[in-house]
Amino acid sequence: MQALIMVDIQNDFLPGGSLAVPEGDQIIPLANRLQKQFDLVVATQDWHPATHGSFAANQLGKKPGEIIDLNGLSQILWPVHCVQGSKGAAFADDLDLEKISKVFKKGTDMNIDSYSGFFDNGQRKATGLEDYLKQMGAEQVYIVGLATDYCVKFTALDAHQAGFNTTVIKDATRAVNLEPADYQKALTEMEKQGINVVISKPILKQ
Ligand code: VGL
Ligand code: ZN
Repeated sequence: MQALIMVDIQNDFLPGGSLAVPEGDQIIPLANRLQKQFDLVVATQDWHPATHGSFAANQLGKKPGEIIDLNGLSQILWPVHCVQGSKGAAFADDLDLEKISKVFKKGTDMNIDSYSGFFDNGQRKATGLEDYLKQMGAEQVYIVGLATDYCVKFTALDAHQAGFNTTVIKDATRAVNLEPADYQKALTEMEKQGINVVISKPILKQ
């Protein structure tokens, strides 16, 4: 069975949002069309407390883009984003939500960030996504969403690690691109690890 994972398609990651991903809004019509091709659709939601350690505003004298040690892990600092219950944390207004069978929230512990939809960045706590997909009988997972170079990449790597046949639909993702090459670098790294990287067109024709 094939499942679609929609990663972090939330207002703060769209143009105008606090951690805007360039062209992030352009994936939404595609994500909506792709949902119709899958038996099972799940979504992840970046869901931080206002006190989250990944926010530059919570680290004295630090600015977004700087790197710190956060409880033993290297952490890029971000603008305040996806604060629990805020409009910025809500799913994009134009994203169809009816087919989503379960939402997996991540980044809820202020002491550790969580790029992957499966585990926090220390691989300590699971969100339940792996067990859920396995219970539902998913063998192949397809991944779309934001951002290619962070949460999509780490979600795909963990899906592959968990034994799913994993495919990233690249035109249904966009990257933060702190460096302009980060989108392509992320795709190449995923392919090297055994993840399939494809375009949406043939999937939409099925
Ligand atoms: C993300 C940075 C911080 C993402 C989330 O969804 O890719 N990136 N939090
Ligand atoms: Zn975040």
